[in-house]
Amino acid sequence: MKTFFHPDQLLHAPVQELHNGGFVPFAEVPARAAAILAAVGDPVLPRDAGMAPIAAVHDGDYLAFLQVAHRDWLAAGRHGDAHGYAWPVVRRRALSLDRIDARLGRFSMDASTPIAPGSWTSAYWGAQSALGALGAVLGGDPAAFALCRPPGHHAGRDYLGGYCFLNNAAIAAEAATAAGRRVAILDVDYHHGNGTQDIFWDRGDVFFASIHADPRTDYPFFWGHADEVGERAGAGATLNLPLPQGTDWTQYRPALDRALSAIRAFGADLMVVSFGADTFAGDPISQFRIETADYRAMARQIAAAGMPMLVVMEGGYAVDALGANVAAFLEGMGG
Ligand code: OKP
Ligand code: ZN
Repeated sequence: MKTFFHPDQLLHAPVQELHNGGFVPFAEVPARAAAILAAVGDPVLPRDAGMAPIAAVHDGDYLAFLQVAHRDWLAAGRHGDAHGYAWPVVRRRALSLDRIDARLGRFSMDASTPIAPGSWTSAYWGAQSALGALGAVLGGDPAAFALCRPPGHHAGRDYLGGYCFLNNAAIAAEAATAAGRRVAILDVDYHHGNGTQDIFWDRGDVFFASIHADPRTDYPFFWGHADEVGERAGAGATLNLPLPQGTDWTQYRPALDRALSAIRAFGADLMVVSFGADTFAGDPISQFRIETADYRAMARQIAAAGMPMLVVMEGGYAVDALGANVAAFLEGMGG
């Protein structure tokens, strides 16, 4: 299976993040991508498909903000990485505000996603990697792997969050839909893919299924509860399967069966898998108990759905085990 990756995806390197009341070293490090590459071999460089497929998912004012955010942060006399600290949660209005802190609040959903000098460039090429891998699948490859870093599934149409800036899975799903495919997104990251859910919330043409830690105990808290099923044309096209902390493979497998049955019932002919290896027992920020060998079984079960597969990298923070976990998953997908 081809891996798509661009070296500029390593530029994004924030120093620290706000965690449980203090600053800790940033978990979503460039070494994650290096560890995956060391395990899966040389990648294919994505071609540059430009802004159009990204702008088909994200709002223009958000994309414009992302490109200048760190520059404007420095111009305001700040140092280091850009963080928001005030959010328009109550009685939102479409205010056009200039101050960098106001724009950071307007275009983000949390304080754990610092913007560093290379963030836009890395996010841009991450999205291009997803589009490159989609191209391989549309061209006839049974499966392809987009080594997206930074990840994407927490980012919505007009907000960043959860280490994510551009929603790589959604960008690929939208492009696949435009190419005439009936797309299901299966999100098996430890965290709920709130951004992906939000983007397709009221649409019936893309199915979104997610298996994740119960948001009553885990980030992102406000989304991913079992009663969230989509609205309007999208009513019933969102499926959330929250599981308790401590879940192992034997407890995970029935949820995966449910998600795959729903995807089959939807009649999907292409699957985008938002794959996070942060369900791993040794993950430093997560509380499931999936083991390395289980990823092979998980991917085999998904591949048995019998449709073209686009695997998009999301989380996974046990850097020493990340290469082996991703390699096991891709092997189960058919290598
Ligand atoms: C991204 B992905 C603050 C705690 C919350 C955000 C977790 C983002 C996970 N440090 N951190 O879904 O793997
Ligand atoms: Zn995650």
